Parts: sequence; structure tokens; C-alpha cells
Amino acid sequence: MATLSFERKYRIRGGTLVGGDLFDFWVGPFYVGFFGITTVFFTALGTALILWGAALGDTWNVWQINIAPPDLKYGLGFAPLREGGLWQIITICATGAFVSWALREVEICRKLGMGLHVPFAFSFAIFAYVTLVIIRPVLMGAWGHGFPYGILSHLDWVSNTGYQYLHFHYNPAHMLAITFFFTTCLALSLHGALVLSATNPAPGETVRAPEHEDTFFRDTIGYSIGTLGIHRLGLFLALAAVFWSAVCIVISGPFWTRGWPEWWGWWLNLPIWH
Ligand code: UQ2
Repeated sequence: MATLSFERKYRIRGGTLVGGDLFDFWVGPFYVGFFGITTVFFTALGTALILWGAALGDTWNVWQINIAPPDLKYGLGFAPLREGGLWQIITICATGAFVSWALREVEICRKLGMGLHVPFAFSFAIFAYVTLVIIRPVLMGAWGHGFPYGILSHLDWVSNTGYQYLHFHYNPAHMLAITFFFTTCLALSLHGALVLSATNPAPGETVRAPEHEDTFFRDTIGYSIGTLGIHRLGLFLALAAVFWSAVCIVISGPFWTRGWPEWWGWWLNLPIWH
């Protein structure tokens, strides 16, 4: 079915979560909806505040621009705009824009009669960001524990935060997250290579169907996870990587304040060694 005739069938009223029919319209190819309005609002305000924060700084070098969170002395209160208050409002705008975008995805899924897998997956990315700039700072009692908004400055924050716990690679949740990131890469490279090898053959060769893909993996490793299965596995691996990333940082500080190598003392202290 051509895209335009398909859209005539599905570009229909309804499926909105709030606002009824009021925002249930399109602008060109884009669905608007209540959450399209809130996305544009938070994005425009947040971007303007980032530009303001950059203008208050002492450089326009894109690598060095930095908008820092408040000093720890402000705790969980509001800080003056120039002393982290901008960072606080930008964080509200960013969270508002991300959540609005996820809910707009939900409305579009409902119109199309699709599952909610895409907004569900996006919610994990939002969760990871919210963990860094809201959940962990609240658990530690100060907005100053959030990361600064700047290209090099946020890298410095990651490095410094890691070294605060001596050696972050000994954090068990960090180990799990990295393993899931690597396995995600393995799964996508296997999948992308397999699909291209079957559907994009050399000139003169015929395109192959999924039974050839199954057969390739049955012949090489005795098992094929299947065309639906590889996508379920890929979604699981990617979401697990993001989930354990959020866990590894939220336990650092709120639940473990010493170096991560020391955490493994429980293993060294098992009675079986004595
Ligand atoms: C597969 C299959 C696909 C695939 C891939 C496999 C026809 C087009 C990549 C093979 C994947 C397996 C065996 C799982 C590997 C496990 C991990 C943890 C990486 O069988 O079905 O569909 O793309």
C-alpha cells in the first residue's frame, strides 16, 4: 500500500490521552496533539535558557560552553539563576520535553493500533537521564550532584564521579551495563549482517528469504532465534544496558559511599576461605 493511501486510512481522529479533539490535528506531516504543544513549549524555553546560560559564560567555544548545577550549599532548594538556577529550569524543561515526546508517541501508537513498544523503550532513556539529574541528586540531598550541561564539562563530571569511587569498573551494576552494551552491539551486527547478506546479494544473485537466514545459523551454531526473536532479544539487550547504567550510578553515593573495589570485600570475607 502506498504511504498516502495508507495514511488516508489511519490519519484519523481519536486515541488522544488528554485534550480530546482540541489538539487532534496535523501540521504538514507532523501530528500535533496536546503533547506536541508541550514538547514545543519545553524545547523552545529550554533551548532559549541554554543560549542565555551560554551567553552568561565566558566562551562561545562549543566544546567549552558550560551550564553548571547549583553549589552543594543550596541543597534541594532553588538557586539564583546565575548560580545554578538556570540549570534547574533547563532540567525541568528537558524532562518536560522528553516526557511530552514519549506521551505524543503513545497517542500516535494508539491511533495506529500499534503496541506501545517504542514509547516504552524511550522511557528507559528518559529514566536514565532523570536518574542522573533528579533521582540521585534528591537521594543525596543536593541538586549540585547533577551533571553539568556542557560537552567537555559533562565528560569531566563522569570522570571525576567515577574516580570518587576509586575504580568504577568494580561496580557490579556497571559491569552488567557494559556487558549488555557489548552484547547489544554483537546482536545488531549479527542481525544487520544477516539481513543484508540475504536481501542485498551480489549482482545477478537472487534475494533470499528468512528460511535461508535460519538455515545459516542452524548450520553454524545449531540454533536460530528467528526473525521475531532477534528483535525481542535486541530490545531486551538495549533496555537492559540502559537500565543497569541507571542502577550503577544511582547506587553510587546513595547506597555505597566507599570505593567500588572495596565492595568486593563480601567475597573475600566469605567463611569458606578461612
Ligand atoms: C537469527 C535470526 C535473525 C537474526 C539473527 C539470528 C532468522 C533475521 C542475528 C541469530 C541470533 C542468535 C542465534 C542469537 C544470538 C544471541 C546473542 C545473545 C547475541 O537466528 O533468525 O533474524 O538476525
